[in-house]
Amino acid sequence: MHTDVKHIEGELKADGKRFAIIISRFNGLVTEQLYAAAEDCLLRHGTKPSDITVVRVPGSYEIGPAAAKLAERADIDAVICLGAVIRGETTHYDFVAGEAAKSIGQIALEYRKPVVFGVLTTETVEQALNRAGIKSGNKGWDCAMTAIEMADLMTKL
Ligand code: INI
Repeated sequence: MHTDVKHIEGELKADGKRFAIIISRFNGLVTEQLYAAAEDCLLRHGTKPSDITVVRVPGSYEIGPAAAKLAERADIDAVICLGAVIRGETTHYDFVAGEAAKSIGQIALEYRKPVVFGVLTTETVEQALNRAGIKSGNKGWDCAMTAIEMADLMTKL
């Protein structure tokens, strides 16, 4: 690697940064576990409790509009979107999961702000619980780490 090449990356320092967490109430047994881990992660990395705003929406389909409102605010540095879309007997799953993913991606680009995708998409409740702190880590924690790193990176780019 050449020494003149410029390398830029975010650090895991959350002090002074302001975060919003959006939680879908649908499948709340799962999403409340994602929220608990996300908030814990932010606080352990130095975020002040008063710098965290928590917003609840009915389902993952409603995450997009709330994320857009929060992303446009100058006093929010990153938005963490938490939901759980669990495939049932119908095709409803595909529309809900697809819309959540599409809108979150669009908002991040439109506002040039980290809008982190923490919507679990699984076949079963068991798979969702496993990603919410049972067997496979916790997606809420992972998303908070991503938000911290990206919020720092955005100030450097
Ligand atoms: N919302 C979810 O967050 N997860 C789901 O698994 C889900 N399913 O399967 O229906 C779900 N539906 C509700 C949806 O997000 C909206 O709240 C509803 O359609 C009203 O717009």
